[in-house]
Amino acid sequence: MNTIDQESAVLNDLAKIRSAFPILHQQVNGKPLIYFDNAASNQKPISVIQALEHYYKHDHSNIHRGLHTLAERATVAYEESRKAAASFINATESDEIIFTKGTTEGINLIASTFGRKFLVPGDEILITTMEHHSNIVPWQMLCEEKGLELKVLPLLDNGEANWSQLNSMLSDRTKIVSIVHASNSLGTINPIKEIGEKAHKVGAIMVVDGAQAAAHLDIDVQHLNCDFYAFSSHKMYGPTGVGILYGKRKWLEAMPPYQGGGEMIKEVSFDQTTYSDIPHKFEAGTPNIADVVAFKTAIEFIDRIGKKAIIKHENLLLDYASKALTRIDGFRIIGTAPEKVGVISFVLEGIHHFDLGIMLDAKGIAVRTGHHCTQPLMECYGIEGTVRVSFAIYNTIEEIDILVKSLESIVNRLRS
Ligand code: 7TS
Repeated sequence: MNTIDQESAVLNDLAKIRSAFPILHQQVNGKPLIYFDNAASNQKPISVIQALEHYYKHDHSNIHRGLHTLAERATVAYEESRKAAASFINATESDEIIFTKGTTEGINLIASTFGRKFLVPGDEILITTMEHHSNIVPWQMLCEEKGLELKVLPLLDNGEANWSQLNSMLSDRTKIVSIVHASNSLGTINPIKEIGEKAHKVGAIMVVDGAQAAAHLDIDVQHLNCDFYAFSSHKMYGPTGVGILYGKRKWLEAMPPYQGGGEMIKEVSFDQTTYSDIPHKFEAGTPNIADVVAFKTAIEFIDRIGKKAIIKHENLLLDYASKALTRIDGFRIIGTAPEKVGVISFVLEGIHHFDLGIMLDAKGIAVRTGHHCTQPLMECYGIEGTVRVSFAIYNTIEEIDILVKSLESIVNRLRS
C-alpha cells in the first residue's frame, strides 16, 4: 500500500482500527467509554495482546544464556525487537538501542553513567520549564551529587520555550542539554535538531525525552543528530514496562555500566570484572522479555497505519477540538504553540480540574487532571493543574462532540 492509500485507509477505516482495540468496546459508568488519556498511556491493539500470549504459550525462556531451542527462540524474538526499535527511529545500528523500564529509567541511566563519568563541579545542564519531572529530578540529583548547576530556559505565554535566550544560556560549561520533544502538558513540539546544533557548538550533548513524540511524530535520530533519545513502549500501543534508550555508539562505549549483575559481563573474578559490549553492558539481569518481544508488534501496528496518516488524523482531532472547546464560556487552553501534538490542557473558570475530571468520568470520559508531573510548569502559569485531553489514532470527531456537550452541560449545571 502506498502512503496515500494508507492515509485514506485510516480516515475511512477508523471503525476497523477501533475494532482492533478490545478495551474501547465497553461501558464505563453506564456510558460508552471515551478514552482521552492517551498521553498517560494509550490502549493496546489485539495484535499486541496476542503477541504476549503467543510468547508465553510457545517461546518463553530466559535469553542469551541457553543452548536449547526455547532459549534460542526467545533470544531471537528479543533481539528482533531491538532491530525493529532501531529501524523505527532510524538508528544506524541496533547495538545503539538499550531496553529499559521506560523513559524515566532511560534518563536516569544517562545521568548515572554519562553524568557521573564526564561532568565535573561547575558544569551546567540545561533544560526548559516545560519538562516532565523525569527530565528534571535525575538532573537535580546529579547536580547535588557533583556540584553542578541546573539551568532552566523560560517559556513564552503560548507554551513555546523562549529560544531567543538559548544562546545566552549556553556556554562552554554546558555539558548536557536535555529537552522534551513534545510536552505532555502543553503539546508543544520543540525544534530538537536546531537546539542540538547549538548544544554541539558549545561541546554539550543533546538528550531528548521522546515519551510523547514516539507514537505521534516521525522520529529520525540520525537527522536530529541527538546523542540520546528516550521513549516508552506503553505510550505507543505497546506493553508497559519497556523503555527504549537510543545512544550514539561512541557515548555508550565510553560510559560505565548502569547496574552490575548477570548479562552485562564478559568475565567475572574477585580481582577484576570485564564488561560486555554494548548494548548488553547496560542490560544487567533478566530483562522484561515478553513485553519487549510484544513491543515489536506495537511498532508493526504503527508502521501499518503509517506516521503520515497518524499525524494527519491526530492534527484533525486537535484542530477540531481546540476550536469546539474554545466556544465554552470561561474555557482557556494552556499551551497554544503553533506546533503541537494532540494534547489539549485546559482550565475552566471557577471549576476545579479535579471536579471536572470526576464529572467527566461519570459520563464515561477518561481525561487526566492535575499537574501531569510538570509542577514547575504549572507554577509558571500560576495554576495547580489542568484537565488534559490527549488523542490517539482511535479517537473520533464524534467523541470530541460528546466531550464538548458534556462539558457544556457540566458548566451550565454548576453555573446556574
Ligand atoms: N517524559 C514525558 C514527556 C512524559 O510525558 C512521561 C510520562 C515521561 C517522561 C515518563 O515516562 P515513563 O513511561 O517513564 O513513565 N507522562 C505521563 C503523563 O503525562 N501522564 O502520566 C504519565
